[in-house]
Amino acid sequence: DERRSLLLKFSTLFPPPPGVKLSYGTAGFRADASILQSTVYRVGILAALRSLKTKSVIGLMITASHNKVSDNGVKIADPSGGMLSQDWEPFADQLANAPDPETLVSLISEFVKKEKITFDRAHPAEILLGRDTRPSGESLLEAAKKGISSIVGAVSYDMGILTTPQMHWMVRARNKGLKATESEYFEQLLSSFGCLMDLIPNKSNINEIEDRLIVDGANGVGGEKLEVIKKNLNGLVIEVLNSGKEGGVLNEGVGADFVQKEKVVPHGFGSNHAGIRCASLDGDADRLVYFAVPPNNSSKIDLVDGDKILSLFALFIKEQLSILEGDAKGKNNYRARLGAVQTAYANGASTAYLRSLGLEVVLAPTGVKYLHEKAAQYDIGIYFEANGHGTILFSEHFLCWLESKSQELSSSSEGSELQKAALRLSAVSKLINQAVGDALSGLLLVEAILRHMGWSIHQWNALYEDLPSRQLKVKVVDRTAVVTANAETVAVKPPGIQEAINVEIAKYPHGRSFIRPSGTEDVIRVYAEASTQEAADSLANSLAEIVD
Ligand code: NG1
Ligand code: ZN
Repeated sequence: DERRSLLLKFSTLFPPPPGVKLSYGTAGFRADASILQSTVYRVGILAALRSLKTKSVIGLMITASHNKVSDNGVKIADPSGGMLSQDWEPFADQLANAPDPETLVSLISEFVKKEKITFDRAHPAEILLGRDTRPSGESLLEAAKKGISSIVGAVSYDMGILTTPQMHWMVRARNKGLKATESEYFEQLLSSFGCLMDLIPNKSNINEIEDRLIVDGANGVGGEKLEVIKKNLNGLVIEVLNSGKEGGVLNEGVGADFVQKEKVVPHGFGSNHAGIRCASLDGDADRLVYFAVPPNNSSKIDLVDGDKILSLFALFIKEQLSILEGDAKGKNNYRARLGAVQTAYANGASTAYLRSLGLEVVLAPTGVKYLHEKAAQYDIGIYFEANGHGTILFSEHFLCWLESKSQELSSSSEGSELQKAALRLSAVSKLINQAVGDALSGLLLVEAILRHMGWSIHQWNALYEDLPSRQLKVKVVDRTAVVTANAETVAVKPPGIQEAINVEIAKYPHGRSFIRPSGTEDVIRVYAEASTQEAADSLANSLAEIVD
């Protein structure tokens, strides 16, 4: 019929590269951009089917985040703005790896039957398209459009060059029936940031702290977006380096991934930045880390990673919740459940710090979708990977309560500390991206909280001291030989390996170490923590030898 012949016709234009097998991992499909045409075409089809199935707007984002500029990738944003539902991942793999158009078309028709997907001309598939600044993005976007038009009636809207979190935000907003253009996104960030700044308790604190922030844009999309909003940020002066306009290469010696892993200054930064607060975004601006350049001309930095951002957020939110819980005369009081979600990569000192604040802390496997899922179980759930990807989720139930509490307070205690605490929490829920980790909104929240506390980056960094740690990767033939359990903290396969690891860990005071297969590279990652850097290095090396 019409649908089948359209699919066949377009599919023949996108033959898959022979011998390549891709898998829809924690970050969608990622590979060298030169082999991705057929994959992106097929993800276009997938997005259209997903839209029909969910009767909602779906997002398709072309990015390879912090990876090198010659790589690219593609992933789907589900109706909630989150990652593609995990039960569709096997179908994504089958589509991507179908050897020829006939196989592809029969896979699709089987799947359409199994999922009971219906084609209704009144409700066509709708897909928002976005891409990062990679040069390969333009032609891959065309492939995605072709994939979408292979499904009869499906429509796509090209939203242009976006950060990954902007795409997720837009999909979420569209499905809530809200306007979802970039200017609405910026408007929401600016107004909630302004609101937090207006609520700063002791304005004289602000003068004590440096109002300048130097941002390393990784030569990607984030710097460009910051340039657009920075003139509207009262009380914060942003200077963007590595904006991509000075000729630097995306993610090369720059960006959050580089800064967090290497712990050295990114390109363009030096001793002239000593004493100034600095931040680093990754290539698609969903990761954020802060750092300070020491005054001694060394290239080493003081890193303030995702764990410390989580700790700062937790401290601030806890403070506001405690104010509200202290409402002795309140009619409508509620004890909110505040939780933190980390991965095994979280520095042990951060976990101990969070627990000392009285927070529930749980571990999830690496990959934002796992953290997000766990954080969504709290009234307020904060999740961060050490690498700087994370956000704060507010439950609908909590937001409803907050709304009614705010109304109660606006009649009974206008201008009180109680009312301010409620307004701050509400502003945070609007500033911080509810769909996915977002470096731009995270950065604005960090800046507002530092001013609230009257803290320099050094005071923030002194919340706790990181245990020395080391990350290594070992190239292996088959990374699936390692299977882990308990949020990746123990290796259950190959047999005996965990016992060998335990013997090594026992040799080091405060030793903690684990191995896991990467979801994005053909490597086994090794992480080790111990009381000294030498010990952490040596523990990591001995695990690497066990793996090899
Ligand atoms: P893998 O390759 O599975 O370790 C890396 C990061 C993840 C996440 C994904 C997706 C580390 C140790 N791992 O995953 O946190 O960001 O890439 O981009 O940083
Ligand atoms: Zn990223």
